[in-house]
Amino acid sequence: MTTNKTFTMIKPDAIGNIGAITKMIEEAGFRVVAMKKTRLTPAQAGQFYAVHSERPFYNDLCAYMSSGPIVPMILEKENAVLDFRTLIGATNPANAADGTIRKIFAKSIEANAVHGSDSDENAGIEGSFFFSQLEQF
Ligand code: IDP
Ligand code: MG
Repeated sequence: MTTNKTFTMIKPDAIGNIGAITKMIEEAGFRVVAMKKTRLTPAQAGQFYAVHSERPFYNDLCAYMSSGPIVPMILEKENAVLDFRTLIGATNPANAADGTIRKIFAKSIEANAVHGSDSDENAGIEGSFFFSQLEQF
């Protein structure tokens, strides 16, 4: 079963392109349910990416993700998780398809412009990391 929500955040490298990225997201048919500009401490970045704690890039990733502002969002659309992964493209922008958000805006495999949840379960967990129920409408 697929739910209709996913979670994204614009990462520090793409913070100068909030408008352009949000426009692409809306034009692809996603509705913005919740959105804010905020920052992560290194500890919060570590918590958000805890699933990657054994990976060699984990410490760099946490430092990068706490290096500047981010824009987390909850998005709604039919088949949201999979359709959003298609819209953003591959993790490494060098491998991302033309026209995808990462192809257009990402700087590197680490500074890759946007996050996208990989499952319905994680979309719920990640959305709750940033937003209370009362902020979702
Ligand atoms: P995803 O964001 O496409 O789901 P994941 O494998 O879940 O990719 O990795 C989480 C994030 O960690 C990536 O978006 C990227 O910022 C970073 N990352 C992934 N692989 C590498 C790597 O090989 N080197 C540096 N950073 C990486
Ligand atoms: Mg992932």
